[in-house]
Amino acid sequence: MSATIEHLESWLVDLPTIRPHKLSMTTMGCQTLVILRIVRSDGISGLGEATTIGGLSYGVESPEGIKSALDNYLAPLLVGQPADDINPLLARLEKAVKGNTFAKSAVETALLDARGKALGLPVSALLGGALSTSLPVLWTLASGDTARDIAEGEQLLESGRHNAFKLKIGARELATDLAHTRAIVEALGCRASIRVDVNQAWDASTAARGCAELAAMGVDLIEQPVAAHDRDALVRLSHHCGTAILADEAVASPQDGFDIARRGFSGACALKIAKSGGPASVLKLANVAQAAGIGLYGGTMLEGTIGTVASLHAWSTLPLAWGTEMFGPLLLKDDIVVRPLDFANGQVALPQGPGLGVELDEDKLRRYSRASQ
Ligand code: MUC
Ligand code: MG
Repeated sequence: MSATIEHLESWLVDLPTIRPHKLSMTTMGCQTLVILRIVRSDGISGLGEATTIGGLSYGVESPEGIKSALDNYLAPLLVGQPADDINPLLARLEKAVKGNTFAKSAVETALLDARGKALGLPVSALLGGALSTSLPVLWTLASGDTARDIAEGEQLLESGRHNAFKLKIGARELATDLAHTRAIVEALGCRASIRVDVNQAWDASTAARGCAELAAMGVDLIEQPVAAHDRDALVRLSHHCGTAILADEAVASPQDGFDIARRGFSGACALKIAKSGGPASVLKLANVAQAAGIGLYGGTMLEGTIGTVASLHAWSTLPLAWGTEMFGPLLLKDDIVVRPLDFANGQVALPQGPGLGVELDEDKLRRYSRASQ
């Protein structure tokens, strides 16, 4: 008899960061992971994670809202259903629940993890097979202090862990952000690829000036300089700014990808499982972007190891023109899995075991779980 879904459990897990992480919309000192476990009637269970940045300051789903959507809306639609039929299960959720792609991503991940364990196959195999067993991974320099960022970059280059850095700008005056970026490019730029993420902070005319200067100083990639809704400005910048533009908040669904392609966007696209509803669903956006000649980049919502690994399985099946930023676990002071990921030589290794290939540390899960949930 085929397995059914018996029950779902979810936790809010608060983990401190190793240092303040400053973005244009918030400064993080702690990351909240929403962890999901789906338990099947055959005893197999699957893990998923839905993680956002800064409560409601980055996206429209908060950790508490995600947990509520999982417990009160998605779980009742799943319990008692055949566990292996992932497409019918996702269609059932899609029909009954609008949006909530972060929560759906956790469910899709947990279903794939469990299915992979049942078949003895890694999630990447369920998604068509990995092109590579390790992926390039950059680090974000975002302490908010230029000298500290340079020292951090120096130390990471020295250890060989990373050879590409992303800077978070947009919170300060344009001139201050440009001076900060120039100092880092001058210090590290001949040994590392330097990119910036503006997280939507600039209007179109500030972006035109800012991007021209960033291109001239040798920044390799400029991420989401304008508001997510201003797709025309993003397309214009991709034609005129002189360095590659990366669309992040502007693209989540395959329809978003189709729309920016139709408008003539000539940059790259940051894929994130949380924006698109999971490691299988995100491939639909990737396929549209790829067909339109838009470069692919493996993006993070600064997830812990479970969400990071779920993303890596998806990214491993794609030709990534710009590598990945799947460093989330390294920003956290502790991990809730038994064996953390292996980061070295600018790469992260894709776990090879069945499902996601990661095991939850139940003691750590309990230690960091929010008491009143
Ligand atoms: C974002 O907007 O890309 C990714 C890396 C990082 O430092 O922040 C995230 C969010
Ligand atoms: Mg971004």
